[in-house]
Amino acid sequence: MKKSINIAIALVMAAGMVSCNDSGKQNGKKGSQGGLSTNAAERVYVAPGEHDEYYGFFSGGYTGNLTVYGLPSGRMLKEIPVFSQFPTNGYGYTEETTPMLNTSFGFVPWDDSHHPDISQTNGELDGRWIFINGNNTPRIARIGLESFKTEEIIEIPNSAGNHSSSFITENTEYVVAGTRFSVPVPQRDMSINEYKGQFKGALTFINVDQETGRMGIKFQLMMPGFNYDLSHPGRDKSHGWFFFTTYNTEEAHTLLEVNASQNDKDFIAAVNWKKIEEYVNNGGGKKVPANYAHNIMDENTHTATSTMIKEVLTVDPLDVPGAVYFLPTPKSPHGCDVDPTGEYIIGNGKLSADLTVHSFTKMIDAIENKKFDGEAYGIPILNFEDILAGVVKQPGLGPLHTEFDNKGNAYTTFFISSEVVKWKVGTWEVLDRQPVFYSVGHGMIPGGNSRKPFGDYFVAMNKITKDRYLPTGPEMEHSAQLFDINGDKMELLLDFPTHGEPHYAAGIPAEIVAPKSKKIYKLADNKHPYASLSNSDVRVERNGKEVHVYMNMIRSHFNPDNIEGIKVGDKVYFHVTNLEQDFDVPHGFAVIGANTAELLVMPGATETLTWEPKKVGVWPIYCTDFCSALHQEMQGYVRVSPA
Ligand code: CUK
Ligand code: CUA
Repeated sequence: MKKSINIAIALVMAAGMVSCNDSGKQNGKKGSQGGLSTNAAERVYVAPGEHDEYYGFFSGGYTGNLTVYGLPSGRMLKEIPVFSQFPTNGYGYTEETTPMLNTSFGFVPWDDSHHPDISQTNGELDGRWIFINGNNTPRIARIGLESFKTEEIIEIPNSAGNHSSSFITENTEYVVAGTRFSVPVPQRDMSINEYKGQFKGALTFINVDQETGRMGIKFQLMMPGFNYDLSHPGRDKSHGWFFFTTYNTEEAHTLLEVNASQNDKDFIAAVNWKKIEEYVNNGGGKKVPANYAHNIMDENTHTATSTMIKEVLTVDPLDVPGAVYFLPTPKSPHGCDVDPTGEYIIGNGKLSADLTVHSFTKMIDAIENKKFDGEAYGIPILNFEDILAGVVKQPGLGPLHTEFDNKGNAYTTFFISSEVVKWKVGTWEVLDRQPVFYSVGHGMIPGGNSRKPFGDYFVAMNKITKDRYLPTGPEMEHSAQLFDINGDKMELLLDFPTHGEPHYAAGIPAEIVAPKSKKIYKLADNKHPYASLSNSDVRVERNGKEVHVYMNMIRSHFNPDNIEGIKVGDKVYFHVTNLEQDFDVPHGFAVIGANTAELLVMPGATETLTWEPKKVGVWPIYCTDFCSALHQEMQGYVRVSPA
């Protein structure tokens, strides 16, 4: 059977066909806004001094970062640097943070981040950590929700295009990272033509220490050489399973837009990770050589260390009978979403007009009664009709992702027809649809991929912005749209621009996170080896061509503020400690001609900037953050003498 490629073409063309209103009437006054609420302004307005109800953590896509917005206001609260250098606070430039971006490829100061997911306990958001994937150089990061800082990054070996990541199990036992591309494992020089049957797709299960959050790869399941797109954990009754969409089960290696759209159905891979965990705990699996970075930010010194790990445990699915099955799913499923009860597994076939919903109960029954429809590479394929729970008939074109509310409804995004469709879980009946502007990717409901969604809002993350905001040249920021979903119909409340390409977001009530947010690093806890906690610690130390300047700062001076004894050709380390102990009084530090960045030093912390002076002279240093009425006085000089 052949897929109709008309839809494939429509998908490709969608960017040019969205119903952009060139007449400029999309200003909310002409009734052309779908379900725009009449009192939308009131409902998103957060008065000065008031706080939002929810935090929204939006992936930054090709910024490599994570951006925090308040909801419903859409106000941007913070950008958290994760996989990319960030001059704003020196992340990825300072001696303390550069090890965070170390990989087996060396220092990689950029990535493409797609899917944030908040840690859970019993399937409910607990607000301890948020995890996010780096697609390009496969990595998973953990961000602490007390510090709002990246605390750990682990590289994923044998993976390429770390896309079906980072989704977590009900008690944060595992963060799961699935490869998008299959590749030779181990990597080697071979003909690309020999892809079929030779390449492997690694699905990686990373365990998480419940006290510290520390990650470690438990095992990698080495799957057939398909593409693995997205994944979601089972929950409640299906806890213990993980579901991954696949595409390109044709195993094409060129012109995928045609060659990977031949099979009428691809698969959702159902993985019984509990079974594999037991197998591994009993000594199963094979240790193979690997080389990947594990980077940890020490909470006492605020200094990262990077360790290279030399092997990884791999598991062949055929060695664990009953651990992996394929659920046939029409037309290149993209998103793979499990409803809050854990019963329904939704495959969003992006070239399909229908939504296919599988039943977990039927899946178990089909497994027990061996209702198979062949196999692929020795992995049983379950019979489609035997596991089907229902079909949402023709809700729209190009379904991508589904989220859930707290009333038994699902919300699916449709990229091609640019809309969000609300439907009833169990009856598959379409209840409402609203246009979005334009071409939506993921949607997000706070808690919408957990056992307990909070509901209230749905945020559409749109790929194309066009006429929504004032033009800013050819390049526009992406657009998010906020809907109130408390009533029968979704009501549009707000458009707001988002930074980078927010693929996915995670929302959590502010009351869970805000009370834990750290306000100050205590000076007494500062164990940085180069800290100068008192004025008797400040000094300049030379060790060959390396010069260490121990400095501190407090409103409104540096100590020392006149530094001599530096020569052209030296490598100077400015170790700067902020002695303040007031919330939100950082000081900055910059020196002329540095090819790194500035420092932004939080009260109680120490950061290090390196400088290789090139020119003889007396050169200024200054504080970059306006910190008091005497901020402009917070300056000094460095004398650089000939080599
Ligand atoms: S993907 Cu971007 S719209 Cu990376 Cu979750 Cu579907
Ligand atoms: Cu310190 Cu400005």
